[in-house]
Amino acid sequence: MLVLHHAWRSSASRRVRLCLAEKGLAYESHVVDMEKLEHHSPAYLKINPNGVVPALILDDGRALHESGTICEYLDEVHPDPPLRPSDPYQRAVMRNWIRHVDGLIGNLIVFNWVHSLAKVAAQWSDEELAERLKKVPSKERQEAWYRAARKPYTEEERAEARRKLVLLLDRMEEMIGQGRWLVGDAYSIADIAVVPFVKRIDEEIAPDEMQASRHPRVAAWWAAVQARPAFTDARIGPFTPA
Ligand SMILES: N[C@@H](CCC(=O)N[C@@H](CS)C(=O)NCC(=O)O)C(=O)O
Repeated sequence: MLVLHHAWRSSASRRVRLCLAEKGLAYESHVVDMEKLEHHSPAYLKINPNGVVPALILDDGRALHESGTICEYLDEVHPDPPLRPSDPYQRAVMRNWIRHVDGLIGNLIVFNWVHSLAKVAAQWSDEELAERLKKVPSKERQEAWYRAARKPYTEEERAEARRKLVLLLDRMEEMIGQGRWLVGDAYSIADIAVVPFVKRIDEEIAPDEMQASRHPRVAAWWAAVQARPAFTDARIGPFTPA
């Protein structure tokens, strides 16, 4: 059976759960406790050397990381229902879109970590922080953890992150065009890639921008996404406790 190492509120994990749910694939759930930094443990780093969630363990025991790659792999191995356009050009556009969205993750971190990880990290002593930072594989995430622990994002930085995420909605508005989905004429991994971002924009970061008066096509797209049974099955719940 597939084993998914994930966290319920992690954007990248949410993508993979959406993909698994669309395909109706069963999996064993291993929740990684990011507050306890389980994802930086030597055991987890063997599964995902980048020290982030998610990671998928295949039936034969091999591990796969990177949510976009995992979704593409699942679609190749379980092609029904298809989650990639059949046209090679559109597939290439889909991959570029996933890459573009991946590059925006830092802007979500600004809004997401403050709810839990930053609260935990702020309690660490300087020695604990130094020790923990050594275990973070990437410079970029070392910086994110340092910011979480010692240097909260300023209002200017939050505004800039919000601006970049609203630009994502502008870009989606153009891509949807006269159709319904982002790439081609069917729901695909291109849509899945951005669902966790839109969820956070809608619930906290810039809900006004999700109004039909601001981004009409994105608003219709978001209603259609949320109506999919897989959206419920994937448990894309609210990020912050009610
Ligand atoms: N590009 C990666 C990003 C994975 C990622 O950033 N995961 C976040 C949660 S959404 C994480 O593990 N953050 C904890 C950390 O950076 O320490 C993917 O798509 O799988």
